[in-house]
Amino acid sequence: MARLKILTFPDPRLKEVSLPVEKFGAEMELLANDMLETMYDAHGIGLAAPQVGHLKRFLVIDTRPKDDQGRRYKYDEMTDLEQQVQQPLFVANPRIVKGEGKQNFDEGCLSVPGFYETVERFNYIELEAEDVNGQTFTIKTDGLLAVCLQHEMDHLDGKLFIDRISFVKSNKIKGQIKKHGYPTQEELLKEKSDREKVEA
Ligand code: QAP
Ligand code: CO
Repeated sequence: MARLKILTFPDPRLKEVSLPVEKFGAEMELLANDMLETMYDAHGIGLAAPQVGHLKRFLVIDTRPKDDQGRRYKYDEMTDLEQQVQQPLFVANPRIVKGEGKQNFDEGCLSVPGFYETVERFNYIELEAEDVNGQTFTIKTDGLLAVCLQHEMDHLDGKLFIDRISFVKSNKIKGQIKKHGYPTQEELLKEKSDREKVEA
């Protein structure tokens, strides 16, 4: 397995529309495993292929909440529908066949590290997709998993969460990135511990 470089906004590749996966099997499995390692290493819950420079309609997801030591999954914090979906998920060529209701979630993105904003998404989705071997499967889910699937699917069409918020808010984030760049690893860790103090 290998860790891949995650592209960050404003890399122009993040604005491209990705192409359908047509070749399945060993090659896709390799990319899937590399993406999963890259995502776990960055403490992410979802990663789309274009974020690592592969303009393919493919994504990996693991939204299972972990305990403070990161040892155990807290399945009791997932909805019934989320618990019924096997994770980690490898998803090729996803298409939403049904979307119902609305939910608001404070989203972040590994391609926009250190920035968060509330985004409105479907509360419940049904989607069809292929696995790494080209077998079609369906997912019916809600909660964080539904949010994450919709966020990652946006990447396949060249969209970021900052394209789904008000101009005032997205211009503020884009302006800050253009002026000051991204926070360093140290600053991100400090922000994280400050957030946890507020929550506690
Ligand atoms: C998309 O995002 C998502 O800024 C996945 O410093 C986000 O994995 C879907 C991350 C929220 C649903 C809800 C972001 C890690 C990870 C950061 C991620 C950071 C470290 C983001
Ligand atoms: Co993202």
